[in-house]
Amino acid sequence: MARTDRIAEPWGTRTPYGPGEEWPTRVDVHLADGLTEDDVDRWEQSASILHSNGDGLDIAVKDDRIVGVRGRAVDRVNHGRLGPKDLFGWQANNSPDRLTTPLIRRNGKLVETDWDTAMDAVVGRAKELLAEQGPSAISFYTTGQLFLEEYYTLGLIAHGGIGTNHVDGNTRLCTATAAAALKESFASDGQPGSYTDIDSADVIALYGHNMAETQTVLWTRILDRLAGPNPPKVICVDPRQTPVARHATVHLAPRPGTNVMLMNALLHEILANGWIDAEYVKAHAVGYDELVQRVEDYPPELAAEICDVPVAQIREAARIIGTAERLLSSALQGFYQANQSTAAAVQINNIHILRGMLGKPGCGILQMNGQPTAQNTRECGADGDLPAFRNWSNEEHVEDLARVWNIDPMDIPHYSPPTHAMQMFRYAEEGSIRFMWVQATNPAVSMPELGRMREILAQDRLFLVVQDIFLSETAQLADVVLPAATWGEKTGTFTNVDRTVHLSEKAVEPPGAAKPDLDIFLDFARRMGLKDKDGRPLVKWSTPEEAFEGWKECTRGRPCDYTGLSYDKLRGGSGIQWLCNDEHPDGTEHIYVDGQFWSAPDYCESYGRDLVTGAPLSPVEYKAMNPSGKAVLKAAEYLPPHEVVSQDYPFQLMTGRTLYHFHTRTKTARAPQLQKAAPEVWVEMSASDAADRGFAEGDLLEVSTARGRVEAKLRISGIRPGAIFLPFHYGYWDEPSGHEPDGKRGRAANELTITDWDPASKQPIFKTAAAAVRRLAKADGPSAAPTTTGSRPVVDGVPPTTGGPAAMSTETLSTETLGTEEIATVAGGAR
Ligand SMILES: Nc1nc2c(c(=O)[nH]1)N[C@H]1C(S)=C(S)[C@@H](COP(=O)(O)OP(=O)(O)OC[C@H]3O[C@@H](n4cnc5c(=O)[nH]c(N)nc54)[C@H](O)[C@@H]3O)O[C@H]1N2
Ligand SMILES: Nc1nc2c(c(=O)[nH]1)N[C@H]1C(S)=C(S)[C@@H](COP(=O)(O)OP(=O)(O)OC[C@H]3O[C@@H](n4cnc5c(=O)[nH]c(N)nc54)[C@H](O)[C@@H]3O)O[C@H]1N2
Ligand SMILES: [Mo]
Repeated sequence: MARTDRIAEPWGTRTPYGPGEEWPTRVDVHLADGLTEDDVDRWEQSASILHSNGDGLDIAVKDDRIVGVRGRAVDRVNHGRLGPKDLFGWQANNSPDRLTTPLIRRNGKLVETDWDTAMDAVVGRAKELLAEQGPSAISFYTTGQLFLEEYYTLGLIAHGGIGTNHVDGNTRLCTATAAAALKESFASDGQPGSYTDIDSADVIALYGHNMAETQTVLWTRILDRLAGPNPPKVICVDPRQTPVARHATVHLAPRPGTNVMLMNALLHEILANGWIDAEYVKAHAVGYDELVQRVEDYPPELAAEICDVPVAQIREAARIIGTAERLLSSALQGFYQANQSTAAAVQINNIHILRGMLGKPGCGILQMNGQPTAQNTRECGADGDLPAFRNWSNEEHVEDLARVWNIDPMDIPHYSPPTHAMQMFRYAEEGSIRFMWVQATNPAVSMPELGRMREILAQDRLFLVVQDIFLSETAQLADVVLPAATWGEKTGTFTNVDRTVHLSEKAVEPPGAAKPDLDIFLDFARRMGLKDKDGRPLVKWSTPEEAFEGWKECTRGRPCDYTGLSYDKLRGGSGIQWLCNDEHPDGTEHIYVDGQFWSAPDYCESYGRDLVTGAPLSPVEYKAMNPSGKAVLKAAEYLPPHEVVSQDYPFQLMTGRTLYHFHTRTKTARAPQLQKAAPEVWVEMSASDAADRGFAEGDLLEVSTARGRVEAKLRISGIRPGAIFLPFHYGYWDEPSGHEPDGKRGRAANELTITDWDPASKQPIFKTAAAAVRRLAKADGPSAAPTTTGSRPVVDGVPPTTGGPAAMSTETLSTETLGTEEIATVAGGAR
């Protein structure tokens, strides 16, 4: 057993392994100061929530309080490992800042109230607006951080009960492109890949995905392969020198916003060299000729110029990808939050279809999710889509859903595409949406163009309900605040990126009068008097497990078939990958085996869209293009970023994450180890750009765009010249308990970002804005950016990021290397 500072060493100790071998076990534990595992009263099964990886863990409980976490050795996802946010983030649950009672606005101020008063206000306003204007006045802006049971219930209430088309999640900012890219290529959502593909892949390509910081345990799996015999080659596409880039065989650092150009050049090379599986393509794909024709115009020389990447590097990357025997690819926000996001992500799918690298070990695509339960937002229809990957433009699918819900098909809005979040906020701005219920998301910090956002959310004519666990920046603008119970305080299931479903048990009581999100929805449905067509209650369950059983019926026969799962089956062992039914009782590691897809016209979730205009294809157009349900090779022309640099705004501004914080920091700023590792905002710039302007590490800079300004200290990092980077985690408050509601300090990256989105997925563009930079003050020391991550300094004299005694955590390695005492520990981890 080793004790490790997991702030200084986020990925912990290496356990090398070779291709085709089992990833060794390493059980990570962190407990509150001074406690050992013997002090713990009980362990409750759960999984991690501050990213999408779905690492199995047990919650330690002592005296009815959460006192720590331990990775689950038996879980297929993490084999016992945990990342820094998992090890330390649970402390936020115990924060004295938690909301413990509903709040209501009286004379301009939020004051404490009881549940009856708060819910009467919510239901009263909803009924008034329904009578006055109808369902189009009502909107729900949800999240990727609730549980499956909660989304399914919300989807039923919103679509089947209220009958509004205005339902979306912050998943629009997060995984909309993942879903859109899968729908374009395979006509259905659902991840083709499995994390076990890392165990046998010989090439792993990461596109705009800083996995080392954002899915730390998944990256640990790759690090362990890299440390073992016959390691895989790694391709990294990222304008910054991230930890992924530092481990890459080839690191392509393109100009932000040029992903489609680069992808087309890679495809050009792959096709020109015949590195394709012609038989597979002929048997299982449509669209080949158009793709060949399209990428002919994109030789590597052209991409080298537009992307500003050496041509030899593009050729080398294409050769490695083109000659891989088992290729695993992943993509995330560097691809998804750029312009042309769907077009870029689809080209990754194209590579796999062309090379026949789907549905077998080592050959996966991970169109990644970010949030822990974003997959369920999509599956359950809380993002506007219909539940269980039903097709909103297929009448039969709508009828089938109406059958499951026992309502009239006409009561389910499907007259036009679901309203996406960016449009919902536009409608609120224009005044047609007058009721917005925000759950578990903080748009006053996470949406683009915050000046505009604050104006929309603060309008008198908009009735704003915010359901959160803290008084977030958004909650401060609400008419009613509903205090929620969270992870560890409520029961539910959720599904990670590789379709693994985990059960998360209630470990402790929520603080004060806080209630599980599910109970809040159920209460709303009851008070609204929502009924099915026989006059019985529309929502037929009152517990999470009953909701799960309801969901199972909704998925029967659909791609995401959950009918073989149950709470009991998920208890005690590992998470299980859907599709799980009678035919596949142990779950499904690989979908799309033998070129079988879910894309038949009568079964598919989506007919696809035009990648440039975003217009949905009609059923007739789709049938003509893909009559027998094959994979779709979809070509795209390159279009330059919408906002280009100018003399006034010479830099390309990217925004994103650091390893130690989660989003708007409502949780991670309340975990002392994490907050200390990245205490304040910084801005990254290359050494050459800094030298040109005479800037030094730690100088206080003003970063501005046409939308606003932010102050941040300079970190001179390995970012490409011409680009700068701001983490988007820092909202308006300085300290966990000291809110600064006026927001005038200017440190939230989204003060600067633009209201603009990809035409197909509607995901906003957070990664390319034209920005100016000037110095406000000379340095009085280095910036506080972490040194272990993408913000690693390229100048000397910056003290390394460490966690000290408070960050020490235990690691217990695999049985082979252990004595009996440690084997007992591992077995304990397996329960
Ligand atoms: N530590 C931590 N982990 C998290 C989260 C968190 O907040 N903190 N959030 C979770 C969530 S919800 C999400 S969505 C994921 C996000 O996970 P990631 O997508 O990995 O994180 P980002 O930092 O948003 O962006 C990834 C990279 O995109 C690069 N990039 C920017 N512009 C471009 C471009 O034009 N082209 C290319 N190729 N790359 C570009 C940036 O340099 C950055 O390194 O992380 C999840 N995990
Ligand atoms: N500039 C820029 N902006 C971005 C991004 C970027 O890369 N750059 N990334 C985008 C992406 S990918 C994402 S996912 C979003 C994330 O943006 P947000 O969703 O706004 O960020 P969070 O801080 O995760 O907000 C979640 C809220 O839910 C609350 N909460 C936590 N658990 C529970 C619960 O169980 N119940 C309830 N009711 N509330 C709970 C938290 O206290 C918090 O206020 O940001 C997006 N915005
Ligand atoms: Mo996200």
